[in-house]
Amino acid sequence: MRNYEIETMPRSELEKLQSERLVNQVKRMYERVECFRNRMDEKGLKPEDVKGIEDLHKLPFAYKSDLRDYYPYGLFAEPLENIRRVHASSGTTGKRIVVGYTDNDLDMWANCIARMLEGVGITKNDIFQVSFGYGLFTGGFGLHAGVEKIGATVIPMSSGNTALQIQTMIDFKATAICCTPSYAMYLGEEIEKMGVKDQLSLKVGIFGAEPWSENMRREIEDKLGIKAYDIYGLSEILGPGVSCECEYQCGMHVWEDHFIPEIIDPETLEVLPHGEWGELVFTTITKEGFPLIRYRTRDICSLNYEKCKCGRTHVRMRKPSGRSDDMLIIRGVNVFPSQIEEVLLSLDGGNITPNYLIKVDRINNTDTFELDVEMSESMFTDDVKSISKVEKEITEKLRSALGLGVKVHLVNPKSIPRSEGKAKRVLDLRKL
Ligand code: DLL
Repeated sequence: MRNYEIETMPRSELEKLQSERLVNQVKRMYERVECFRNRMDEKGLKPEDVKGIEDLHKLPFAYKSDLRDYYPYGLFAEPLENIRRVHASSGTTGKRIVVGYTDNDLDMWANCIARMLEGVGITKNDIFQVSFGYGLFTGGFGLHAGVEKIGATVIPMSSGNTALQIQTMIDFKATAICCTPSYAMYLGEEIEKMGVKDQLSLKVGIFGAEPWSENMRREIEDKLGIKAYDIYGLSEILGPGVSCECEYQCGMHVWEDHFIPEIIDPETLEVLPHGEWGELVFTTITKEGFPLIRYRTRDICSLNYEKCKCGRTHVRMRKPSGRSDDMLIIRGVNVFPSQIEEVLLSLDGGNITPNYLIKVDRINNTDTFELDVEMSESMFTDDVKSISKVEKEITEKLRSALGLGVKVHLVNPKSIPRSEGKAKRVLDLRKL
């Protein structure tokens, strides 16, 4: 175990540590983060009212929309000269959400990932292919730093270019890989087609950033000849490594010396008893650059406080079973229907109605993403050339807004079924 004392700390001691850290974090944020201070004041709360984790439930929630409202740096708790790196992810509108890390935050992040890697048997003798995207997405750089911390050799491959990925893992003798589970399936299929499975040196795979099932795990393990582990995280809280599986694969340990999880009822906002399913909420108790208190992740989850067979005492979260908002994860990219609506409404001429239907499916283990967009009566034409010109324009705008390819179909006026209640914008046919 990388950090035996912390990872196996008895719950009473862990809670004492969390309490001390929470009290400091609340005080620090009250002084430095306007949004948090205002919310505390609205509730009539002062930092002195928080004496420990028993008071956590009194504190105000934080929301994804806060990151939009205070874009780009308004929620940072350190001056920019102390922010060493930023990452970003999709917001609910065209504006991305931005997060920042101090040197200590980056070190803590690498340590959280290194704990997992050590837990699943990665050592300095491993050759680790990082096939998560490098860039504003937290996956690539996040895993990279953890692998370096362990002392293994990193292949900073990034995502895409499947033929080169496979050639590299064969030639460089990669023993471990990380990427999204859907990409792992795709790699596995290509490897099968090429008949090169026996040339691989892979033993371990670490997958996350999107939901995946036990069936998918078995298929990936079979196709790549590896043991596959789940890793969870979100940009707002850290990126990958908020929680990870250990060798027993019975839930993901949340690193509770840094993050306090709660499960709430998304309607009543009450904290639910241990073991119940509800919305996952996180409080960061050590982060300096971009701390958050009671951040509503929108992931639907449950927590298991029983001690794990591995000896770690840190709570295990089950695989998230869905979301309490309308965010979709398509090929590992977070997509909100409102981002699509914003692009459609921004198109010249105003001839596109905001009536659309997003169709997502999984074919040959790859997510497909199509969009039906209704033409207005005034632009209605059956001239194929002009239709395909508009389709191309929408495709390009969406690609630049979402960073994702989408097949756009213009459809006849009033052909998308109207709903009597909430508009149904998404048809998600994926079976995990
Ligand atoms: O996906 C961070 C990450 C990178 C995690 C690499 C794991 C590996 P975001 O782009 O901000 O960050 O998306 C966060 O993705 O709220 C979940 O809905 C979903 N998600 C992440 N990991 C898992 C997982 C990264 N293992 C959002 N299982 C989260 C299910 C996951 N859903």
